[in-house]
Amino acid sequence: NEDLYQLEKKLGDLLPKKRYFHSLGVMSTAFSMALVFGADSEKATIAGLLHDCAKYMTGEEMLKECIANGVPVKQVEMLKPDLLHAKLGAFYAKTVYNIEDEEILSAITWHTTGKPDMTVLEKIIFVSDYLEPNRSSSGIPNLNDVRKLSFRNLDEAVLQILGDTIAYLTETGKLIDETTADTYDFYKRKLG
Ligand code: DGI
Ligand code: FE
Ligand code: FE
Ligand code: FE
Repeated sequence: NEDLYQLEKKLGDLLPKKRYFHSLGVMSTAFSMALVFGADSEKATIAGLLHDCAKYMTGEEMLKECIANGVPVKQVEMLKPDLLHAKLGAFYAKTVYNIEDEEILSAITWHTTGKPDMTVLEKIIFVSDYLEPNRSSSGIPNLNDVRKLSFRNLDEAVLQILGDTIAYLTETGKLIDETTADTYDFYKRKLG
């Protein structure tokens, strides 16, 4: 796939090496999950590859980039500007990598916090980001359980990831984006 190769080359020139390998891991995990769950595997591939395409600058720089380009910034994102790499990534996917597809751009936008009632593609990127093979199971509690669960029940995997992420943010005293909390509540209610 020649187009994909061009995207990979461009991304590899911009991202730090580790972040680039992570992106390749998310790409192939998302591709496989799309085959399992009946999503568009080409869209999953591109969204997985590009989901962190803004993650090569500091939070301060992301904040400046968002303001300079009219990307709206919420209060929690002023305080935790690293969160901005998701929506700034969608902006770059469109403007730097010429991705027009709204489903791909939305999956990139929501890959960090999730959002209530996600599309299958959005859930696939959210989950693949968390469990791709370069993530180390020593640093992330329940990672092996989530990995086993993910290809059997996507919603359950989303809920488990959100629960573990919120527990981690709470333990470390970090601010929780209301979208992360709303997403958890949505899937908690949905799965009863
Ligand atoms: O960019 P990645 O590291 O591949 O993964 P990501 O975009 O899912 O970001 C993961 C980090 O984001 C992780 O340290 C937890 C953090 N995060 C997720 N939801 C929230 C959050 N951080 C804050 N402050 N608030 C949130 O709601
Ligand atoms: Fe990310
Ligand atoms: Fe994530
Ligand atoms: Fe990521």
